[in-house]
Amino acid sequence: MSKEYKAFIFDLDGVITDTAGFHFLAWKRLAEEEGITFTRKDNEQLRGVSRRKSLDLILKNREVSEDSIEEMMARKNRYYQDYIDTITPEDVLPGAKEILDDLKNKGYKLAVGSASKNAKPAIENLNITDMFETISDGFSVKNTKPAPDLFIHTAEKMGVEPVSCAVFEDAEAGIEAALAAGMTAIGIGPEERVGEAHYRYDQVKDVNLSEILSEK
Ligand code: B16
Ligand code: MG
Repeated sequence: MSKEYKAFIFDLDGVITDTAGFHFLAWKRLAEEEGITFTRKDNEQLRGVSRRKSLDLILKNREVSEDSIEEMMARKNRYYQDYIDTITPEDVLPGAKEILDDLKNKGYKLAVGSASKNAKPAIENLNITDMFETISDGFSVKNTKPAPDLFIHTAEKMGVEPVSCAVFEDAEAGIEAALAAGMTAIGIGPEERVGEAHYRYDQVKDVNLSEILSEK
């Protein structure tokens, strides 16, 4: 691939920190209260997916009123926020801080592009807010991943062309969104999940920045 990067966009959950476990516990508690079985395997489907779409996937074809849906989303979020409150700087995933520091020192712009409406408090608790030019979250755009809107919005806020951006993502929906935005996609996770990305590493600590930056 031949390109000159100007900015790097980081997904939050699964890339900078692992809040997927907290989402799982919060959805599991809600599902159990509603008499629905919910396993870690079911939770994999929800990676990078918005709160509303996640609930639709959990409820499957159950008939539920719009008011009940709103109430359940609020209840799940209360459970999730209790976990978010426990996040500390120790919860940055191994290797993530090093990548952020390295790219920042090299002069690239950095941003967060997360589907989560809780991204800002989580990043505050990780104590890395100052690293980012901009933080786009679940409030930033209407169409969530896999639509490219969130990443396009993030590039616009940084004043950078999408083609000069690369996105770190752990979700299939996020890789799809990055590719649809015309950005370089760097997948974190197994082939079957993020195999469509331009680069793929099993974990954040395996990311080889020289490989990505040298292919200009
Ligand atoms: P909230 P990301 C995503 O974050 C999570 O991966 C996904 O599981 C969650 O449902 C979504 O945020 C919405 O989160 O309920 O906090 O608004 O991976 O895009 O950083
Ligand atoms: Mg993610």
